[in-house]
Amino acid sequence: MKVCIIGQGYIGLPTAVLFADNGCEVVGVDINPNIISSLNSCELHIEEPGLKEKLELAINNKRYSASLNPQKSDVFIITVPTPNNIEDLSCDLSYVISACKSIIPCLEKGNIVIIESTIAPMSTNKIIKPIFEKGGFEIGKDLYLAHCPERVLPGKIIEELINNDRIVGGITPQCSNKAAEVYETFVKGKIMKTEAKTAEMSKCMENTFRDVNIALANELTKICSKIGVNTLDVIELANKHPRVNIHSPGPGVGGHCLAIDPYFIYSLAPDEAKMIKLARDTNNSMPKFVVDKTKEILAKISGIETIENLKIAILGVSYKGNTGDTRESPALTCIELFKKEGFDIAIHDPHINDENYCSFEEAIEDADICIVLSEHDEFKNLDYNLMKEKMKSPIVFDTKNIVKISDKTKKENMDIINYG
Ligand code: SAJ
Repeated sequence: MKVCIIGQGYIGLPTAVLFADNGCEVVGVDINPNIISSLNSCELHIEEPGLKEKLELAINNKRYSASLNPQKSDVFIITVPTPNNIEDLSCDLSYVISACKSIIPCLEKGNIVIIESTIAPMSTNKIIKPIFEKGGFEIGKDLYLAHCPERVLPGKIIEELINNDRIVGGITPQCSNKAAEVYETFVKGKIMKTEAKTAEMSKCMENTFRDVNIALANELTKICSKIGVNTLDVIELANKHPRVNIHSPGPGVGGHCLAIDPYFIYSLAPDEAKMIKLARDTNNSMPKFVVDKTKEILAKISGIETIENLKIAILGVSYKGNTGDTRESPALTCIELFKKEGFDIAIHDPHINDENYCSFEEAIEDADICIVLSEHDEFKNLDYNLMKEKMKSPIVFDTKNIVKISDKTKKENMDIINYG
């Protein structure tokens, strides 16, 4: 089977190497020439465990090549981004539409086209299907079209692509059957067949469920902070109930999924999707909460009332621990807000190469407070001796609750503050 995958990002590339790993001939297509040349020389543009080894193997076995142009294949899979439209936050399908148009000259009767990008409910039927019909294909007869949303967690993509259950939403039952056969190549999870619109809504709702639950945890933090209750103790105890699972509070919600997809539902039914919108607003308000809380900590512990000449060391910018992915990261908003307030900012992120960022040692030098905004492993055990030596005052504000606090640390007079 020959598979052509349009979009070689976080989903398209791992999917491509897994098809190659399972005997398929794969061409990975992207509009970015730098990505194509680096992939063909076996260099990754994203950080993902296990991916490099699989890409090397696929290239050495001549089963994978990257290209700027699609080629004739049996199966076409579209994995391009779907951002929000600026005006109404609805789903911007422009990349999906141009990817679909780009494959039309390569399509032949009997081909299968799968949309994996997250799209608003009804998009496959109302917008994508007509593109192929205009191209001269009858869907379900000479071209099989399905929406099969990706559902994998960055950091665990390879493992989850193989083991997660998969939703396959065809335009017709025959489209679902054909798309299901494609995933049987490497998926060990259940392959669940449904209609395209049900698949679209299920995917959008999975991410919305998580976003709403995180918002509840973030709201709890704000309430607890106001009335003086330890949020983390509350979560630990409440979660001992067999049917309660309060999520983790943090500096906000980032990534290309949770911060975007709930708006796809909201924009279709704004009068009904009240909770969904409120959750988005709550999560978007967290960077401001981090800034206010930082000022409160500085006033309480260091007795500082004015921001002049205050230095903050930011630890972590990526939206997710142990990756360099900064898409929609709330840390970026926190940094902007701190700068606007007049703080002097030094940023350290061991997973990001950015000339404006600095080493841990430089970041903490003369800092009045250190703020952890990403849950990188490197931040679990901080060098407190160095911090006490270098920082103006040894205070850590840990918004991700990952910094380990031992009795020794407490004795050493480090102030580690979390949402507790
Ligand atoms: N976060 C919290 N508290 C939590 C959990 C997460 O503040 O309790 C924050 C994270 O710090 C991060 C953001 O939420 O900033 C999103 O991270 P995530 O780990 O929840 O998820 P993503 O965006 O990396 O991946 C999600 C996943 N969806 C679900 O878990 C329902 C993944 O399975 C999807 O495939 C992916 O979106 C996607 O591509 O849609």
